[in-house]
Amino acid sequence: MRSPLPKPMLHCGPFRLKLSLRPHIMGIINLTPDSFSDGGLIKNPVSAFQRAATMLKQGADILDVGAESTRPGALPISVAEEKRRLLPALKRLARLPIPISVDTSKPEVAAAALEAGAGMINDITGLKDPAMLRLAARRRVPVVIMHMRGAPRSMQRAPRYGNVVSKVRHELLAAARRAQSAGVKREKIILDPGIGFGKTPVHNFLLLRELRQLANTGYPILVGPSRKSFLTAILGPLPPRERIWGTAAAVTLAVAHGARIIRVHDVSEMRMAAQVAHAIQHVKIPSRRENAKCPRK
Ligand code: HH2
Repeated sequence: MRSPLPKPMLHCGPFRLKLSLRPHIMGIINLTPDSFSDGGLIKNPVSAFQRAATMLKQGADILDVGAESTRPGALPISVAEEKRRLLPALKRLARLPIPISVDTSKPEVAAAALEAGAGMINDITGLKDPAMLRLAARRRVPVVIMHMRGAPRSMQRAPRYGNVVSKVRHELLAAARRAQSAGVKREKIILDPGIGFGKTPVHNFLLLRELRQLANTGYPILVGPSRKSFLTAILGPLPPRERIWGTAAAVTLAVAHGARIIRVHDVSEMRMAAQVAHAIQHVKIPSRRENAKCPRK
């Protein structure tokens, strides 16, 4: 008989994150010149540190640091270039009292980032590279297995699924099983439906609406809807930085449907949205006496 999944508690280096208590906010630090919403904003390790310190103050629980854009159509960069962009900043960020996740699909980059102080791997290719699997197993760090169809360069060319929710669920579970067979512990695995990665707006809406079907796998679920272009299918052609309210709606729904980690650019705003969604969902029915003490509107 399979053992029940443990209560989600993430061990990231010296940090412990109790994912079952409340939704956790992962702040995005892009060290890229070409990210879709904030490329070129962080120019050096000092400004990366300032951005990270601000996010920490705003209530981030994890920082996700990436040096290669994965926006639709993005071209891959070399290992050397990714390390050059990433490591000086990451070494500084590792001084902050917050777990650092490295957003990469290259095992050489992930290994160097773990040496420099990262405590978690976020791999948009879902640990496809066997060397990444071996690294994750050996270093015993939490890993985000994200769902993607194809590669960033081509993923938005007419993506097709039968039933997108059951397909993504099935493929994520297969990736989780592969990781466990390679020695990654079950309690280290986080699953992510990969909003915007080889999906039409309708696919993304369905995945958010039916997120419970992923949450009921027992693995903690991470969702990254932040400022993404699927929101413009409803809101019209807004630039990414004006998609904050749309993002808040997606975050609220994701939390209500069981997401444990929310990956966002706007930490302060999304922490509030996530907190309120979580509080409403877990409200305790007050006793009569407590009711009498209730403040009026
Ligand atoms: N989205 C992006 C990058 N990494 N990782 C996970 N696990 N889930 C996501 O949804 C996800 C991700 C894309 O967002 P961003 O980093 O802001 O853009 P870019 O890839 O252009 O740097």
